[in-house]
Amino acid sequence: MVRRRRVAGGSAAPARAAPARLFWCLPPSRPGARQEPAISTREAPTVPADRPLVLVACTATSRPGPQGEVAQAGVNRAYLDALEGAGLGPVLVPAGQPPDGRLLALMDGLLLPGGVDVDPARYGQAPHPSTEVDVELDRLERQLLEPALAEGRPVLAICRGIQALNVALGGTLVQDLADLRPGPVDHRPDIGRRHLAHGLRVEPGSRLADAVGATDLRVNSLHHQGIGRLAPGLRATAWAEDGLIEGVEAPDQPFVVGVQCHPEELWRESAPLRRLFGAFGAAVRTARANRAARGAAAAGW
Ligand SMILES: [Mn+2]
Repeated sequence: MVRRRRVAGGSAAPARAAPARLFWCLPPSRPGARQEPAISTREAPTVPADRPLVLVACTATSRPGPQGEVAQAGVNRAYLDALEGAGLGPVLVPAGQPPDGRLLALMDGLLLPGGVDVDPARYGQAPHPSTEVDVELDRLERQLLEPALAEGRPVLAICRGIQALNVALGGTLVQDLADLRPGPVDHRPDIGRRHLAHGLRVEPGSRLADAVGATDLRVNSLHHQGIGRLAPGLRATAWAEDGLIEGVEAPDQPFVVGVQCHPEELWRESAPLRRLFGAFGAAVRTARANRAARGAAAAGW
């Protein structure tokens, strides 16, 4: 597990994170800055032109180097592999600068991945002692989520992502499940990222149930926070055995789906969770086709 960094309050602890592998990254432009490609054209991995692009909110990290800490930006490779597996092209968007319009115009879909906690100030609570935040990631996710929702782009929100989605739409979180909502389910057993920690009851007829093709699953669980009050714009679609909401969707959107578990760790061995990425991929391709058709109509074709 990545060592958590406390950003709020200026008490930054020395960060020690697993080396992040950048996959394909378009840096946001800075006004007045000379635009340099992140990697040379010759070295750049080619992304097939027909591959829809999914923006991935990406956290600032660092790792120790011989001359001290080296700032990096990254996300767990498992998310990128899962998106690629679904025929999608991930584009990493690092926290720290606002994404510019060109980048947002590329967005066929959005992935909000796991990570540290959402700043509880965003839902009107003082921080619990175990809460660790990254305010720049909070900001970036809003800057990506707002245009995605405004334009009906598909969104897949995983772990921290489902929590960020719930808070962005007006909901709250339980900041420490073990402390504030103790019960029969251990949501962070810390015995492996693919360990099937608890069951999941999925609402029949929900987008999640349609996607995974099941209403009863076993899932991994790597979180210490969870959804408290559900946001008005969301409906619950899955629950752990202790009643914790672990799946949501936005009924007024083409495809906005959140899960508290980590399907990106399990998609190779779990057909239902593989189908979740497949359904996201299908939704992203449909959204892009619709957008292209609207563009063609606007151009008078
Ligand atoms: Mn759980």
